[in-house]
Amino acid sequence: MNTLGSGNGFTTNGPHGDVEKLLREAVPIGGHKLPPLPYPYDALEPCISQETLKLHHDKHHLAYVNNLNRAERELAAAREAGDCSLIRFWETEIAFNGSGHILHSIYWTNMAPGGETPGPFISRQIDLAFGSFDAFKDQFLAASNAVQGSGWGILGWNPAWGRLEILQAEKHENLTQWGIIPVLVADVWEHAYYVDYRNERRRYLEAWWNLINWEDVERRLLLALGAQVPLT
Ligand code: MN3
Repeated sequence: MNTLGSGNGFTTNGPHGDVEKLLREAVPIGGHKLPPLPYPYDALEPCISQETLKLHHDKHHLAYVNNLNRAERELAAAREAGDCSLIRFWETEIAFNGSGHILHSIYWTNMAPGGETPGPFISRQIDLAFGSFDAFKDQFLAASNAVQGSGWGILGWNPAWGRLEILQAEKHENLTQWGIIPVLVADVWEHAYYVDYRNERRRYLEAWWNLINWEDVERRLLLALGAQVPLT
């Protein structure tokens, strides 16, 4: 059965892939789960302490997952009741907590004990977008360090431009370009570094740089290339 209907260009095994499989594999409403850390709590020491990593993953990230699930269930109840009186509150909640859940999930896999070296494809894309790897590093660290308040430094693939872009995120969801797919993210909320570095965000970022798992960044970039946001 083609549940998306006919005449819209979708077929169950057409150019968009197996639609039935996509429908089966979708995250259920209110069914998001905290992904496990891909390494032990002490694996990133001395750059990131066990205390910071445990609090960050088990408390902060879990709260985003729980609050996202709650917001999705509340929205489902609102649809059922035909009551949109709190719509602005719950839409704000799914934007904030959904973005927090996505960015933290990427952040964990973006790091590895001892780090990795950049692969050939990400290196060429970085040269194209920023001129050189050193220029990219300077811009990425400066952008991350200069986030106003709590937020993120983000390297993302922009399918509309067909190249990488560096963005800041305030909180988790402000200042994006629509369509951007994050491939490398630096958490600069104080909870990410305050236990280990106090107010020295730049010193945390310099240490964090040596943890970057470039194999994961390359993997994420290759996966992102299939996305399309046509402008015509
Ligand atoms: Mn965080």
